[in-house]
Amino acid sequence: MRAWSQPLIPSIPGRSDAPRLHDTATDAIVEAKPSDVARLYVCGITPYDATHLGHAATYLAFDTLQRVWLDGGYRVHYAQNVTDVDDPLLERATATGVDWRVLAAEQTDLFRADMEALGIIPPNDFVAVTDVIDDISAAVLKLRQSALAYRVATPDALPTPDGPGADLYFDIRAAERQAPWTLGEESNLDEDTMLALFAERGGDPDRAGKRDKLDPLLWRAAREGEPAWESPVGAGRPGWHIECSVIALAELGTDFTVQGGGSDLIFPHHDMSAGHAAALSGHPLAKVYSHTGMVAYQGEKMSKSLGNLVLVSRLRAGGSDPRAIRLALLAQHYRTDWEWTAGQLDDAEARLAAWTLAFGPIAVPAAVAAGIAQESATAVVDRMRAALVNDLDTRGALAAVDAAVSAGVDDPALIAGAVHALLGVQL
Ligand code: 5CA
Ligand code: ZN
Repeated sequence: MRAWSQPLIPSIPGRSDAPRLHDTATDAIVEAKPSDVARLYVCGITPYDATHLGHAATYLAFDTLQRVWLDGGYRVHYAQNVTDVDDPLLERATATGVDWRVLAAEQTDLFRADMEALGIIPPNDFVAVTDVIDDISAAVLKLRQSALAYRVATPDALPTPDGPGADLYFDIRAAERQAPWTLGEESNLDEDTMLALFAERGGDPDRAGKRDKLDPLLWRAAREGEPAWESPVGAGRPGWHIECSVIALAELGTDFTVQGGGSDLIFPHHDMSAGHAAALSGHPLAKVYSHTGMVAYQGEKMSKSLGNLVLVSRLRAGGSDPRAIRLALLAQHYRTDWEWTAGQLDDAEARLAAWTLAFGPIAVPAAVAAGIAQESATAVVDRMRAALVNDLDTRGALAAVDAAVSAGVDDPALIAGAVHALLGVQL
């Protein structure tokens, strides 16, 4: 489906190296070096309560990664899903008396508007799950034919012409024998932690009839009052993890450069998505698994379930400059958990004003006239690049620009160009 408008990204002299990025699977900093085109998949929103600052911080981290690749001369192919049919969305629609399709469409629109305002590079493929149900059911059928999916008796499922409807689950242990994958190779968690997170994040460890407590749902059979689609695996709708495996494989192929998302997706979502994809394709899903830290507010992770949300759209409606929101988020390291406070936005506004004065369109004559131009702007840009290729150290890049404000530079326009291209802020 339609994404949003591409921001202008100027090209600047020189180029970045390939970025080094933390890989969750190996817990090491590795080079995210594309062979030709950098291929990136980032898990998209479940469209309700969009877009809070946690979402924005996550998409901004992967926007920064793309800016480094682009500055390094690589092309980028970026895919993102929208989970527009899933239990939490349906529950919210029911609780608020809104049709789930209307809720999803409105919230996806709001997300687009927020992403565009923040200057986030849009995905090349922005894929709603409801647009690829046939592909997902075909993938589930393939897993079933490979004996990697099994039926679990589902008394509340609607009957089908072929007999009682049944939910389908992924057989983790069988997949481990057949596919180049083992459970936990991405998350590196022990069984107890897996079980706790699985239960917390949409899994059903105690469901009767499962072969392994951690086997995840692939296909949920149709129930009364729930959305469902006819398919070769029976009427129903997709489980969560399989949607990202199928969309990523379809748009990017296997072994792509980076799979990303927030750290709340490491388990079970990304472990299971990688498992489904390996079972379907015979290959690993991605080379690097990259995860952002969680943004908290008022002492707890900013989350839809807790309701402690700071929405980008509300900040914008209150008059905040989206460039300042962006700078406030860039002032944190993407991998660290951190807590939002309103003061951070004030600091970012002050920084934006200082940078605009020093490097913006009207800055050049004033600074040069005052005779304060000292530093080489090229050296400042080198420092920005060096920070960003070092596991997206945006704080280091911001510090390089701050130092240049104090020192004065010989070419303010070059700094403005670099701030625009690499940090996405047009002064
Ligand atoms: N639709 C699924 C992924 S397939 C989903 O997790 N949707 S979401 O709307 O809950 O989250 C969208 C993205 O924002 C995910 O990458 C998630 O990890 C990230 N995210 C959610 N809450 C936070 C937070 N508080 N801080 C940072 N990132 C967050
Ligand atoms: Zn996902």
